[in-house]
Amino acid sequence: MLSSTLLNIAEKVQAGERLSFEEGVALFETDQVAWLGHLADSVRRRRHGRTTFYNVNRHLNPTNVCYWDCTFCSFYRKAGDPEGYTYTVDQAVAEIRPSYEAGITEIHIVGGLHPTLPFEYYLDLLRGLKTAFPKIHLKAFTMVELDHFKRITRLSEDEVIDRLVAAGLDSCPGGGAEIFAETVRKQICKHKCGTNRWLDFSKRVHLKGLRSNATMLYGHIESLADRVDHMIRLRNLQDETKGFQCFIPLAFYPKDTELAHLPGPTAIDSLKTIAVSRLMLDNFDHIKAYWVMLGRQTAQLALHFGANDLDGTVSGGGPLVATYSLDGAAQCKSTRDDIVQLVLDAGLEPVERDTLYQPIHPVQRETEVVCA
Ligand code: V47
Repeated sequence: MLSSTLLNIAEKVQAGERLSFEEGVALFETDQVAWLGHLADSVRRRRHGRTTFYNVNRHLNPTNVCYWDCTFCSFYRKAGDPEGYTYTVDQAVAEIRPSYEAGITEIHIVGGLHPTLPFEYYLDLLRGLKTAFPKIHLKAFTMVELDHFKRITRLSEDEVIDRLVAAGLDSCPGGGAEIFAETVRKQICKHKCGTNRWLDFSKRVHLKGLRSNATMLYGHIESLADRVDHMIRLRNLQDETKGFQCFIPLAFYPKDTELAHLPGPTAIDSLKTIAVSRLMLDNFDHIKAYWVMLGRQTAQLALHFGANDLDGTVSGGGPLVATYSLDGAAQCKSTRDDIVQLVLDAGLEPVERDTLYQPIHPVQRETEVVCA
């Protein structure tokens, strides 16, 4: 039996009305999971029908050396650690080449905040990749990295963005948002760029005409109210700029982190989070079920809980992808056929997209993609 609050929410959703903070929390608190999924699915189908996007992409993590110490992160290494690495531009190009030849359309680039690499390194990296692979979309650097570039160069935000664009930047990924609630941020990433800086940099990126994504790291020490608060802060900025392409809830993966004592989110929690985000983020076109962190099976179910995008093949993995792969490092890449089959088996229609969500038609492809 649904409460009057939930019945009222369903009516608002069907009428296309915006949900409040309290309503978002009520959605998280309900145990009517099938009802919640159905409601989110109705919004997903109204917007996208059976269309389910994926792309053929590759992650590149130019360095794992980082001077901060986020408690949820097992990827970073301190400078001098024997497991630390930093690619030269030539190494990065060589690393990408096989995926390029296999037909990727996007390189997703994020890395640690290296204590000594100059801004010029990152510009050279973009230039080197753009020269070697001119048609590939470079989705590079989170708002945390842009903030780092601003601090090491003392340039303005706009100058940082302009120089990156001149070197080949096409759009930005959504990482580093974690959880916006300041009390939680203080505990899990106290040194990292703050909430307002993250949001402000996103705004400036959007005002420059670039698109970016937004993530939320959930399933650690945050409350359900913190998750709804996070979504509403993004929704407010999206009202202003319309620059976010998609929202990606990232399921916390505790292994080898300082928070390894935590269990991480359950599948039900992940499905509810996808559904609530679809319902709260009425001005976001796309909700992404990032299969690497959710695991393939939960990601597939998420397509019936409001998600309409699976991210990409992430071919060749990359160390960060391997670190957080729920299905195990060996399973952190999929062929195009794997993803297509996952969507078909969910009774939905797979559509390959480019980074900006334009469908890629098979005739546009010069080669068949085999990305394993
Ligand atoms: O910024 C760090 C998160 C992010 C853990 O924009 C963790 O299309 C889970 O941002 N467990 C990187 N998550 C990944 C990311 C992303 C992924 C896919 C698509 C897009 C996009 C962006 O991963 C980091 C951080 O927020 N993260 N540690 C962890 N233990």
